Amino acid sequence: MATENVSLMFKLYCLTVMTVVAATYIIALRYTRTVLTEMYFATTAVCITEVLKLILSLGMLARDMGSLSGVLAALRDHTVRSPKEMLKLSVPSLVYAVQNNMAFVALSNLDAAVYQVTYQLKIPCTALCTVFMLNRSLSKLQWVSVFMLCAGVTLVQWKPMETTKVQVVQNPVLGFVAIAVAVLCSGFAGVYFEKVLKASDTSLWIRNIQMYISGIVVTACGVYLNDGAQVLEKGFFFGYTHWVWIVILLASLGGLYTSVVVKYTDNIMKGFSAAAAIVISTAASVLLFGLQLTLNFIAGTILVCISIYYYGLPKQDTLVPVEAEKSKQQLINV
Ligand code: NCC
Repeated sequence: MATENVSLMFKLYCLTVMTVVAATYIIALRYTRTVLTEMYFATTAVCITEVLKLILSLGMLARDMGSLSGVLAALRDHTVRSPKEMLKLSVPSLVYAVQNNMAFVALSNLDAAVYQVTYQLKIPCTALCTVFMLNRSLSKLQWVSVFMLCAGVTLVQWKPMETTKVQVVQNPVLGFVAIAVAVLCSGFAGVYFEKVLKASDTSLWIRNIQMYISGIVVTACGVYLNDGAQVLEKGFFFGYTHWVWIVILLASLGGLYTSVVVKYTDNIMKGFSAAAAIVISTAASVLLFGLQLTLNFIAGTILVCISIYYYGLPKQDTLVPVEAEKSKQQLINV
């Protein structure tokens, strides 16, 4: 298994960019789903995002390989000649395709703040998937801190309802169902990708390329099944304004940064760090732009800080894989 060492600064940089992009993405997506009059097809945006992520990952692979022939050889070995690996990566690509489409459904029917708050349920869901799928253990204190973090981020992000004029009919129940599905998908797909990525030396960009190739196929099927007739009539890029392209660009960057964060930390750390970044950025807005400090924010910040402290407390048994524990025991016995 490859263990590349990167500096703490690089990890912090990736986590911060990922969080800022995610926050901007949700607001921009909500804007395009409620304010634009000629509504674009969400399924096509999800599909184009996969295409853009594939192009960007190919660019990163080319940078690492240094030559076109190297890229072509790596592609041949890891795609056409590795059907089993391609099949493995088609699992998270299918689940992410569902999740990414659900984000559009949810944000077409719910306020962005309500969405962000409810979506925090992904933190315990991810922890649960980590325990079951990666065979890791969390202490009781760490479980408490996971739920405390969830409550803390919810409080920090709690905002009054948006004031933007919504020009479409909304169905909140559908919105909440979409969030529930997205939460389950995010936990499962994130941990599955982490498991595959960390189980071998295959590079992150190769794993991403494998996932995005099947992602394009799956999301193209989504376009056909959901909007096929309408897309044929109006065109694939119907309703695409520069805002829609911004959403696609943010979704692509966010996805790639997510993959880098998962590579150098893990999915639970991703949740904790994103929470810390949210608190820090809100605190910075208070200091720099005179944003009003609310009681919710103060209470939420305290909860987030305590949860981070508690999560990191029992250093010895923090996220130690069961196998690693067994082999440690064997070493002691020898
Ligand atoms: O929900 P979340 O992530 O877990 O979703 C992960 C997103 O990253 C893409 N991905 C994942 C792995 C990989 N190797 N390549 C990828 O492109 C998936 O396709 C999926 O879109 C979070 O932890 O809160 C986070 O949230 C998303 C996004 O805000 C929500 O999913 C919106 O519903 C962020 N994505 C963006 O900002 C575009 C992500 O950065 C962080």
